[in-house]
Amino acid sequence: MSNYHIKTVEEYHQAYRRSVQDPESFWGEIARENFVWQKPWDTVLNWDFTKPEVSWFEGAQLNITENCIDRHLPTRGDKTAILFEPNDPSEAAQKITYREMYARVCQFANVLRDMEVQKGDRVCIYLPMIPELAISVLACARIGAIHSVVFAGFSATALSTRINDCDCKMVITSDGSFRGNKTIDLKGIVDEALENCDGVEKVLVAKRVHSEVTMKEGRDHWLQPLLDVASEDCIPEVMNAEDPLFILYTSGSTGMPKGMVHSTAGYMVYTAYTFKNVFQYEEEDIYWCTADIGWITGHSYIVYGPLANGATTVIFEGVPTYPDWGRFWQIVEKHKITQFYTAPTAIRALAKQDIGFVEKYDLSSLKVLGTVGEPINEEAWHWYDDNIGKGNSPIVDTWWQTETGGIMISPIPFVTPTIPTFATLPLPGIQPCLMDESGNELTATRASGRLCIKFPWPAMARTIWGNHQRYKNTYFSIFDNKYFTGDGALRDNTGNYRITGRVDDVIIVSGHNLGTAPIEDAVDEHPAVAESAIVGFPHDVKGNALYGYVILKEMGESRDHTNLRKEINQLITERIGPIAKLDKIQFTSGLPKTRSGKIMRRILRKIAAGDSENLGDISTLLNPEVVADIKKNVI
Ligand code: 7RM
Repeated sequence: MSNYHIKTVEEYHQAYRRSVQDPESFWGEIARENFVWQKPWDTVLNWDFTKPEVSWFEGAQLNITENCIDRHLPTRGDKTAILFEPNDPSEAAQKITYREMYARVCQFANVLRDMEVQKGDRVCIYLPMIPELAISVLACARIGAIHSVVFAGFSATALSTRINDCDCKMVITSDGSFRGNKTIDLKGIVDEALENCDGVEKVLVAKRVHSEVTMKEGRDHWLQPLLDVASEDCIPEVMNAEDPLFILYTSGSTGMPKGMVHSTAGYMVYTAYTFKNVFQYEEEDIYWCTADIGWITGHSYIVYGPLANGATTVIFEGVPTYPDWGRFWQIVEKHKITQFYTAPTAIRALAKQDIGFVEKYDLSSLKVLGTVGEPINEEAWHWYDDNIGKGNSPIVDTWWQTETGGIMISPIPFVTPTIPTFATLPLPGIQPCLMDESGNELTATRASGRLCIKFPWPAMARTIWGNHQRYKNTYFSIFDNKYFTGDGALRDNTGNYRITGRVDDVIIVSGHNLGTAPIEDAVDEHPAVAESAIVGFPHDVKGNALYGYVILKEMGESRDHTNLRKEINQLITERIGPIAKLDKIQFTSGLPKTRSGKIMRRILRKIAAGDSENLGDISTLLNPEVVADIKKNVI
């Protein structure tokens, strides 16, 4: 019997052992028994990390949309596939059944074919969180076009860079988008971007905000009239297992964003398997991931993973603050959400608000809570556990990356234990290891080092679009024959992993390696502190010293900041030791964040080092205005 759904801790250990001892039979069985294939594979896995080359299910043929839609029709035709919750709470939610998804995806796919989009062509999708976003992603997959979704908060410059890098011939967008009480002119941004993109032949425009937009003759087409006359059936393109499914850009610490390429079969098998287990999804559940489909979290755990399991997945168009800070909890109550998956940055922001925003709503439908994107600090973990889960919804702290395609290290709720701030155990098929700086594997169970993965897993990215050498250099050249994650981690004496953050966040102070995350945890424990970020700056004696940027819950003028600085350093001394005390503490109203909620430490590092004139590109920040404020008040 296949290990597809893990229900007990014994099953977890058994599945894990098998996945290591005989990965091909482990994944072969899961793939064979839980998906539909047009042709079976010849070999489950071929790999060579020195090239690097990895292929899963070589020789197999399939279409991922048949697995996400068609095969559910006999049993789940009337089940809601997508539950759309609009920005405006007074606008009705929409339930799109699997049968309706089939028709809408087929119609959209036929429109793409009519516009001469062919297998292997790249299509850029720049849409807000509306059903058309998921539908256009699936329509591309239906005809074998490679989608490249660009988060619709990115600027025209960021958009044109991404369109040109992979040579998209089409852009799918909308007239505009709603976000809270704002309307954003998406079509205007696309027009500006396309001034620098000669390869784009066609633009399809969905209507969402009904604003006036300019349509370029011959290039731009309204989507709806084309859909209205398209057939509701569309024969899926036959895809080889290793054909690229999508490109998704992720920004590195330097240089051009990297277009991570994910392939079809392995990605499908792995995202479906991990979705089922990490969220313990059951047939009647209503699952909600608050990420945007513009990020990998949305690709894998709003669209592909849930739909491959025949799940009901929520698409929320709005923001957590509109019409007020109770919106998330209002939605949980309204749709009786069973699994809720969000980011630490959102949890911290929500935890800062009056608890009345939470208490107003019935959250008793919740069974599993999830977090992803950053290390979650202890205080935020407990707030989430106590106030949202009421102590009886396990928190899955899921560690993974755009590059890994799916969740790698995570508890399995009700099966393996959760530990605050720990992502805990590797999922079946994942072989993590810790390395020291000289490239030796740390073999003691209790250890702390750089996190690598020793063995391929089905959803790993296969290359960087147009730059395989960079893929090799970035991920496979630091440590021999291993995938390097860029993260640091510690492993406790029972094999649980705690991700401490990017290794470039490790600061060496007087010869001591200090990770920023545990120090931030200590600072955040202070009752007056809402959030903090710590960076190093050059110091004559210590080599580096620590600089803390601290957001207070109330930024009142009257607070005695001298005392507060002492109290914060006292806490650090107690929790970590005097070596980790902060030389400088700057109180600030905000921290520069990426659109997906990660603190941009690169900018904070430069400001702390007194190099605030050369901050590089800050246009993709969520809140570029805080940068000026931080620069002004630098210590
Ligand atoms: C899914 C996603 C990847 C980076 C990764 C880590 C950090 C993600 C966790 C985490 C600690 C977690 N993809 N990260 N999840 N750190 N605990 N549970 O976020 O490509 O955008 O980012 O995010 O540093 O390398 S991503």
